Order: sequence, then C-alpha cells, then structure tokens
Amino acid sequence: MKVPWGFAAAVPALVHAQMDPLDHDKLYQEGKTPAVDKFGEDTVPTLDQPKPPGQKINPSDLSVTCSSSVTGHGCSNVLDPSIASYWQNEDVGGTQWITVDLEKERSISGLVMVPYQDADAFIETHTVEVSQDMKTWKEVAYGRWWPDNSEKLSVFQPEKGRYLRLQMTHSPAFISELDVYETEYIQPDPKKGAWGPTIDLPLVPVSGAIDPTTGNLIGWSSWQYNTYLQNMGSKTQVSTWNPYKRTVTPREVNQTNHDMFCPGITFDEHGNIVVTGGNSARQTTRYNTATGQWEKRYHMNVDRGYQGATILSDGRIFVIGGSFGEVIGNKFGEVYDVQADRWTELPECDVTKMYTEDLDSWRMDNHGWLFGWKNETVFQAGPSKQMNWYGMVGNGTTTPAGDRNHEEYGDAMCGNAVMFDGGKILGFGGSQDYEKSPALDDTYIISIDEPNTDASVVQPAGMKYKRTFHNSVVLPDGSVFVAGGQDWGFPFNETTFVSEPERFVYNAKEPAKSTWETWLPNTVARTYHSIALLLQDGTVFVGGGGLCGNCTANHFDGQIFTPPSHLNSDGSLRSRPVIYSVEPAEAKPGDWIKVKTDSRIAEDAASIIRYGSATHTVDTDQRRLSVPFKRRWFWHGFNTYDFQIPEDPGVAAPGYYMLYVLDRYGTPSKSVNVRVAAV
Ligand SMILES: *[C@@H]1O[C@H](CO)[C@@H](O)[C@H](O)[C@H]1NC(C)=O
Ligand SMILES: *[C@@H]1O[C@H](CO)[C@@H](O)[C@H](O)[C@H]1NC(C)=O
Ligand SMILES: *[C@@H]1O[C@H](CO)[C@@H](O)[C@H](O)[C@H]1NC(C)=O
Ligand SMILES: *[C@@H]1O[C@H](CO)[C@@H](O)[C@H](O)[C@H]1NC(C)=O
Ligand SMILES: *[C@@H]1O[C@H](CO)[C@@H](O)[C@H](O)[C@H]1NC(C)=O
Ligand SMILES: [Cu+2]
Repeated sequence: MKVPWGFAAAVPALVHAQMDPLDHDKLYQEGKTPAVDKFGEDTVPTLDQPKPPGQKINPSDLSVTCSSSVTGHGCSNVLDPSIASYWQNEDVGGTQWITVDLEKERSISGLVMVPYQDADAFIETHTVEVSQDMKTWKEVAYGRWWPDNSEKLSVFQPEKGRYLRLQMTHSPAFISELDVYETEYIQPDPKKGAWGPTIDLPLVPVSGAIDPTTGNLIGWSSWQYNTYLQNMGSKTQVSTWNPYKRTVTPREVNQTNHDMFCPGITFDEHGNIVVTGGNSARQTTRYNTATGQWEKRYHMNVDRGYQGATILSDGRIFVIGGSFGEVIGNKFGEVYDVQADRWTELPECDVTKMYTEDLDSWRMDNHGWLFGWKNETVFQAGPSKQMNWYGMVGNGTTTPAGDRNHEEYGDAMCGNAVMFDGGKILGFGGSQDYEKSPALDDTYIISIDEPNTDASVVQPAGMKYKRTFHNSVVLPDGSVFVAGGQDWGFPFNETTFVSEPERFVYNAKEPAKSTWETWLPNTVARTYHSIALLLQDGTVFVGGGGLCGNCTANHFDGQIFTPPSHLNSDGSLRSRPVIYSVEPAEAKPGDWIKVKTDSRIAEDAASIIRYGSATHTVDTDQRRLSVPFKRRWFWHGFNTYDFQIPEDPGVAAPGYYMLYVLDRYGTPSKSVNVRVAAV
C-alpha cells in the first residue's frame, strides 16, 4: 500500500475541483459524517473504530434508568432496536446520567453510543463508570467526543460490575442507542502494573507532547480529526488533555497554515514545541507554552515529512531526512536557530549515509533516531544499521559511527530508540521495510561518549514479542516500558497487534545479560499512528492509532498505564516519596541544585527525564540522566540533598526535565521540573 501521503497537499485545488458533491471524501473534508435521515434503518455513520472487544450484550438483557427525560422520550428508548426512537433528557443544566443495569455481574469492555441522528446538540464531555451496587462507582473512562452524529465509543480495560453509568454535562442530550460490550476479564496483577482510565479524545492523537509548564498532553491529528487524506486546509486539529483538572479541550489551529501531520517534533530550550514539516512540508510552527499560542515561524529550506529532529547542545535544532509522498531524496541536514528564527542548510550532513535498504525508496531516510550530543554534534543510532555522527561546522560534517549489527540488512525502520541514561541508548524492534515486513525483536544497547568515534554495541536477548509501530518511554528507575506494536508491519491493519507490554531492565554489570519482562496486557490495539508519553506523575499515556478515515483502525482515545512501582500488592496506590522543593528550578549543566524531600532517597535513585514528544514511533526528546547527589541534612521527614546536573551541555541537552527520586522500595516520587538552560 503505497499511500501518497503528501500528494494532496501539493494539489489541493485540483482535488477540490474534481469533487462530486455527494462524495464520501467531501464529507470528510467538511468534518462531517453523512448526516442523512436514516429513520427505520439500522445503520448510522461510524467513525470507523473497532468495536469494543468481546460481544455486545443483548439489549433485552438490560434495563436503564436516567436522571430525567422528556415525555415520550424515555431512556428505555436507547435499548430498543430502532434508531428513530431516542432518549432526551430535560434541559435543566448540570450533569445528566443514564445507568444501564446488566442484571448480573459482567466483565465490561466498553460502550457504543449512537446519537439521535436529527439532533443538533451532541454529547461531548462525559464520564463512564462501573459499579457492583450503585453506591461505589469506579471511573473507567472520561473525556470528550467529537460533536457529530456518528456513533461514539468508550473502550476500557475490562471491569467487573453490574451497572454502567454514562454521565454528561450537555443537556438537552439525545441518545438513540446505547450498547454495552463484555469480554474476557484480564485478571489484575499489581506486580505487572494497571491500565486505566481511558481518556476519550475528539481526535486520533497521532502526535503529542507534554507541556512542561502545565503537565497537559497536547495531542494532534491532521487537518481533520479522523483522517489525514485529502489535505485541503493547511490546519491542524489539536486537543489538550489536562490530567489534573481532567478536562479535554479541542482546538483548531489554522493561523499557522500548517497541517502538522507526520512532522518532526522537538522541544526547544524554553519548553516550546517546535513542529516542522509533514503534510505542510516546509512549515515551522512553535507552540509557545508560556502563552498557549501556536506561532508561525520561518519555513525550512527543504520539504520534509517523517524527518528526524533533535535539539543540540547549544539550543539549536537539527533536522535530517524526511522524504514524503512525492518529494523524494536529497534531504540533507539543516539547522534552526530558534532565537534568530533562521534555518541554515548543511549539505555536507549526508543523508545517504543513514539510508535504510527499504523496498520503497522514499522510505529510506524516514524517522531518524537522532540524539543531540557533546560539542554540537548529533548521534544517529538508526533506523539504518549504519550509525553516524553529524556535525554543524561549515556546511556540516558526517562521520560513520560503526554498524549497529552485522547482518546483511539489519535496518530497524519504525523501531524505537530511547536514551535511558547518559550516553546509553536502547534500540529495539522495527522492521527491515517500513511496511509489509515482518517485525523484529532485536535489542541493542548502544553506548556513546566522544563524538566522531565508533559507538559500542551490545546485543542482549530480544523482546518476547516482535514489534513494529510500537512506542516506549523510559521510567524513573531507568527501565524502558514498551507498549503496542504489531508483528507484521502493515499500516491500519491491526490483526497482529501485541497486547502485552514489556519492560527492559538494564544490567549495568553485564549489559549482555539485560532482560525483558512482560507486564499486564490491555485490550486496545496501539499500532500505526499511536504514541506513548511519560506524564509528570510517572504514569504513562498510551494512545491513538489510525487516523485513516474510513478504515477500521481509528482510536480516538488513550489509556493510562500505572507501573507496578506505584502499586501495593493489593492494587492500591503506594504512598510515594515527596519532593518538597528544587532550588533553583533553572540550572546550567554542571550546576548543583538543592532538593528537599520527605523521605530518604535510595542510592543511585535520582534522575532527570527530559520531556517527551512523540509521533510515528519517534521520540527524540526524551532522555533520562542519572544525577549524582550528596545528602546534606536530614531530620524526621525533612531531607536536603545536593544534586548535580551532568556537566556536558550535550549530555544535559537544554530544555525542561522531570526530576524524580525513588525511595528504598523503588517507589518513584511525582516529578518536579528542572529547566536546563543552553550555555
Ligand atoms: C480557524 O479556527 C477557529 C477556531 O480556532 C475557527 O473559529 C475559525 O472558523 C477557523 N477559520 C478558518 C478559516 O477555518
Ligand atoms: C568541538 O568540535 C570542533 C569542530 O569539530 C573542534 O574543533 C573542537 O576541538 C571540538 N571541541 C572539543 C572539546 O572536542
Ligand atoms: C559550503 O558550500 C558552498 C557551496 O558548495 C561553498 O561555496 C562554500 O565554500 C562551502 N563552505 C564551507 C565553509 O565549506
Ligand atoms: C491484515 O493482516 C492480516 C495478517 O497479516 C492478513 O491476513 C489480512 O489479509 C490483512 N487484511 C487486509 C485487509 O489486508
Ligand atoms: C474511503 O475513502 C477513500 C479515500 O478517501 C475513498 O476512495 C473510498 O471510496 C472510501 N470508501 C468508502 C467505502 O467509503
Ligand atoms: Cu504517517
């Protein structure tokens, strides 16, 4: 499937002219699903999401109650087979609810809600809860649906209960049908972490980053919330999830003239998100986290999508690669001076040295594994088996850094690469060809030190599962969590998705004996176009997948994974060490900072993790650095430590970091921000 990803961007007017007014595509362009009167028919527009796992519970086995209803439109209408009948609540403001009684305890996996097709008001903000007794409710999902008449889903980790309650803040609210699904229960196992709740989003989050100043997840799709095809608008649908206020806020960003689908993403030294290329192949946009504004910046010299991007030790941003659609080859490096808003070409940063041997020539330079490093260099660890150093001097420099492995091909396109400690990179998974290619379980521990010297590579045992299109985050203890992916690289075909996450545990004494272990499975496929990001509290957001319009792989949501280090053996949350303060909260490489905590920090158990940004398996921003510390003073419940930021500005790359400490049980604190300034 060679999809012409960038094609439509080049000729929007032409595509538009050819449009039949009743064409399905046109409806997508206008952000609508077909809004026709389907009274009596048993079909409604769908958002082409896989139904919740398991089976639909027979509606005749269910009964419902609700907060209020208008005469003639009682809530039992949501259970009859006709979509012409509907529940309408009273327009009284406040929260409205509808509760489904399942008659017995079941293992519930999700719901499908069909809005009343002729309504002009739609349920957006909602929560989904499950209960055994109608007294204690457990929230399994919350968030916001896109406001249109297509069917809406909430899919969550199977939860046992007899009652399911959907609450909404919109009134009047209209629901034609409400289906509940049940599936096999996944036995909780706190030693393997926990999944939930689900965050329902009004778009497929194909790209995302955590705003360091608020902790919000800024997620975006493309010019539309459900498809990237037929780019007509040079705009982007964005949604902001606030994990503290538990709100989801949609936003259309159109003033930057940038469809930020398939971009390169990098945080600058001030925690702003710099987004380059993609569907709008030259644009540069900056999300200013201080003002909350999306700002148009000067465009690149070269058209790109799927390029690698990384911050440099001096705060500049380097990009390379990014053939996309019809615009193939010659994607040498260029560097962006953020302050001056100026791009400079680096023709001697030779992209051909990082080409993979892909079946599709335009994929050869995609998704570079780039790590800004010492002395304004960039280490490129993959996905090509050849590794390279790129330098910024003059017209740029390219220096081979050795091969990651010695097999004939051995590329790892759409694999992951994570710097889990200073100069230690874990590379794993991916496949030889971008698509239609078997996934790999290969794991590499790549160590770098001085620029322009060969990296050393150790290959420990592989993952239990072969994966491509997976995502990963480094956790505060330095282990690497990986979720999702599939064992045959086939965009938008989730048949072979991997449900069991794994985590990598580094063996510092004998790296070749480092291990993978499996964690708790989930039920939602997270494959092509999915993301994972570490949140400020040490949990992980794993979301998205799809954005393929009328395919069957759209996932308008994300789930929270809580690592086992947060959980007691009965599944309750452990009490966690508390960081009272970090001073100063802004430092330079090599600076000492004072950290006050309530409990004693375990030896070697403090780290800073740079804020992540993710799309298409690439997250070049996150890097975890162990920080040495000295205990200065302690008293019951008060401990003061001196922490040292790594001395080299290429190691302590500029930007915002989450500072974490662990107690002697390995329980991580919530993080506190430290900004490392460029020198
Ligand atoms: C741009 O987006 C805003 C919402 O942020 C919307 O109100 C406006 O209509 C959009 N303009 C265009 C030209 O699409
Ligand atoms: C940094 O790189 C420049 C340019 O290659 C080189 O001249 C200089 O010696 C390097 N500095 C260090 C400390 O390695
Ligand atoms: C960079 O390349 C240009 C064009 O090839 C050349 O004129 C120039 O001298 C080069 N600059 C350096 C510093 O090598
Ligand atoms: C999806 O992938 C599976 C497994 O590789 C394959 O059998 C199936 O034909 C694919 N489906 C489509 C629609 O291509
Ligand atoms: C799905 O969308 C594609 C591209 O937008 C279009 O060519 C195709 O006809 C659509 N299929 C259906 C069943 O609507
Ligand atoms: Cu893509």
